Amino acid sequence: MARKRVAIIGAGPSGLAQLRAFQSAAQKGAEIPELVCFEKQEEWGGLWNYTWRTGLDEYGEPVHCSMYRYLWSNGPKEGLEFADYSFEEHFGRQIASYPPRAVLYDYIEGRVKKAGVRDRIRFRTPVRMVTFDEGTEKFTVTAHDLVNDHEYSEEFDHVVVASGHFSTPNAPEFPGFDGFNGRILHAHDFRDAREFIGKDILLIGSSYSAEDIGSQCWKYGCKSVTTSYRTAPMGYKWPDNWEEKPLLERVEGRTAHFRDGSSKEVDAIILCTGYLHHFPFLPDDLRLKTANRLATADLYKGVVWVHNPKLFYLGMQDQWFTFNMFDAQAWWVRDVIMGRIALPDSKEEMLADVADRVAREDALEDDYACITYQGDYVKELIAETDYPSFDVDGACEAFFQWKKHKKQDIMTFRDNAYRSVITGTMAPLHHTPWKDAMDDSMESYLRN
Ligand code: FAD
Ligand code: NA7
Repeated sequence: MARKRVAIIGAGPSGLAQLRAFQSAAQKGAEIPELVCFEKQEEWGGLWNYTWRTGLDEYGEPVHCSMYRYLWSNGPKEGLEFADYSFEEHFGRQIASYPPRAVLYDYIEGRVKKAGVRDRIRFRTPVRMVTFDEGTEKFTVTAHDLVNDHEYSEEFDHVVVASGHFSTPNAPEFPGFDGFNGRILHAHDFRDAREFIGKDILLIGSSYSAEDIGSQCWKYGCKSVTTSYRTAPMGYKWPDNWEEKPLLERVEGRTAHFRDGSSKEVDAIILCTGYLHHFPFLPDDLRLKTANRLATADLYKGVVWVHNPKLFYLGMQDQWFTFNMFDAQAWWVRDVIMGRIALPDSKEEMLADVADRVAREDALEDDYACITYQGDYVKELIAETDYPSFDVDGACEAFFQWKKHKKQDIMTFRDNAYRSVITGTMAPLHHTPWKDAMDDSMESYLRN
């Protein structure tokens, strides 16, 4: 029988987890399917592959990167460590708990270099369309080789969508934007906080992007930060030049007017209003439509497209857990594809699983419960595969500590250290407090 062919769309942490999952089975002697990973960027790493570019790239493709200079991990690395490749294995020693982007990129890359999976990836090759033929039960994937400007199609037995969901901006408009005398941008296009030195900036949104981009701009010397919330303020103890206001109502010239009747002169507005699940390469019957939440719509076990269980999605959940959750998903999907895990016979059973996950998430009362919920999901998946078991409760505990440290002081939480749940080693404290560490290079971070 011909070997199955599997298409993986995206070589970010999720797609790379899928490649590593199959390679790990092959290493143990299993015969694995033929894998083709399509990646539109010229390097792997997904969002962690930083570029100065914004808008369209040199081929006219939308730039994927939403990360920025000086980005440090916004959660402790002890919550995301790969169970099959520890930080100590990669760096030769334990490192501090909130690595900058370049350090995490190096870590992500280290595992897949070791696994030797790069030759499965077709770089600079965005997928343009995926269709499914009910007769042959095969997918046709149409991709564009940008370097040779050549579009082609190939058939696959399975498709794994790992294209991420924090890249296409959700960009609402507010009255007066078209007359605003300053710069308006979405967080996706934010790159260097030094652009805003000495400026009064307004950030719309009250989640991670607002918190972290505001903190970056504060650290590098903006004049003031105003964040504007729709539902609830973030409520941290902010520095003196940072205030939280209700939602923006309109702008006139450079004046921003808020729902409580107050106003403020601002130089720039950054929309930290989140991202869209956006799959322009998928037809209606294969396209995931979901809110950014822990229990996604229409995905059995969070990964199987219930309307066509030969199609899988990785990493589509809102994320407390990241790299280790993508691993848990990738190992599980691998085992479905390899016939080691059987799916329910009926769509109804799979939909019931989704409904149960949604109901359980809806009943969660606070962030602590959400962390435990996602930790339980990771446990559930890894119990069913040979992914190395690890202390998921310990990882949850690192997140709980992180939440408390943020509450104590939002500008010093990154100065704390936690214990690895993979090697049991305590992380060292970083040599410089985050607010004074202006150089985010790997050399600087790893200096003792
Ligand atoms: P992505 O990293 O988005 O990778 C998707 C890949 O698919 C990309 O390489 C893209 O080029 C490719 N692709 C997309 N469309 C196509 C197509 N049509 N054809 C071919 N290839 C395609 N997580 C943490 O753990 N810690 C953090 O500190 C952290 N900070 C973050 C900060 C920001 C600003 C953002 C936006 C996210 C952050 N995250 C963080 C979460 C992040 O989502 C995950 O860490 C991780 O990058 C998700 O991996 P992924 O592979 O699912 O998606
Ligand atoms: P999130 O976490 O999805 O948050 C989006 C925020 O934007 C949230 O506060 C929303 O408010 C707000 N929002 C969304 N639409 C609007 C409109 N129309 N008006 C006002 N406010 C709005 O996205 P982030 O970019 O912060 O984080 C994404 C990832 O990047 C995250 O995983 C991090 O790791 C980095 P709401 O509370 O819904 O009222």
